Amino acid sequence: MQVKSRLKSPKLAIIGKGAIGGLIGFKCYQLGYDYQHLIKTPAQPLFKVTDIIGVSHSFTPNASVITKPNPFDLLILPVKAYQVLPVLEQLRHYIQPHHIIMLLHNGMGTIEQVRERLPNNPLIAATTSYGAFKPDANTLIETGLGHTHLGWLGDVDSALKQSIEPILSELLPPSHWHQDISLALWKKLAINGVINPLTAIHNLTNGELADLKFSARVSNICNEIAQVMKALNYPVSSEDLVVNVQQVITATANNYSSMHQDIKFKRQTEIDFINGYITSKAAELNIEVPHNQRLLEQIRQLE
Ligand code: KPL
Repeated sequence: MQVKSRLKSPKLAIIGKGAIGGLIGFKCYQLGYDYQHLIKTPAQPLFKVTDIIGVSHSFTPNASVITKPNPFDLLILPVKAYQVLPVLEQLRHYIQPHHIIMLLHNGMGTIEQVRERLPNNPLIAATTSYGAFKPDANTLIETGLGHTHLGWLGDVDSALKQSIEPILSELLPPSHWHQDISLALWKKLAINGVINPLTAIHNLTNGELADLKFSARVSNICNEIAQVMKALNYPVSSEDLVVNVQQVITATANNYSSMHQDIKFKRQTEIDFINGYITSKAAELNIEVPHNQRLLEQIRQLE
């Protein structure tokens, strides 16, 4: 009874108020969902969001301090891959086995980590191509509409799915639910595995990678990733991955990738979860991936 009524209007908790987290909070506010941002400091000034058609909205987002969250049913983690475990650790006294955990970040490798720590929680992995930019802490600009791919990991009660999926589908639409999300995560990994390190190493916008001088490198990196994916039985070709990368290069031509920004502002990058993940899977499968290995080393040197 208690579970049923809770599922009717699930309470969402969003970690932080980064670009994608801020955008999700804004959508929750617009759609009237019960949500809170879990943030480090209690101060909550007015948040100004400029949506994709250029309309400005000002509101004060619901927020709680992460060390004292209000009750929640679904915890969304739009954070860097390396922040996932520390955040879960910080919330360990509040996370119960029925809480749904949703991962939403670049790179792969955290699902295994979360499963080890929280073996029984319903878990969702998602990836989105929405674009948002925060020129300062309290301003958010929606820079691109995208697609969102989501999938449950493991068996989940159908009542739970029915209550959660419509809500998440509305946040960053169009949303595509997958029986097996891993192919979508690998395809996104391939995009990040090319664009992120190359833009960071050469100090370029995403669009500058369209220059012909990068085409051989893009192909070589994709070719290695496709070999690993094929060995894992994913139906993919190197050409498919190159086409996907080129589409993102064109669609986000004026953007700087997240890794470019991390290197520029001397922050930790997600390289271990991107090319690091690719090289470690390749090693398990005895596949040589020298181009990915080199990107990994170059970014580690820059960090
Ligand atoms: O996800 C991205 C990132 O910057 O991390 C891409 C797709 C490369 C867009 O910039």
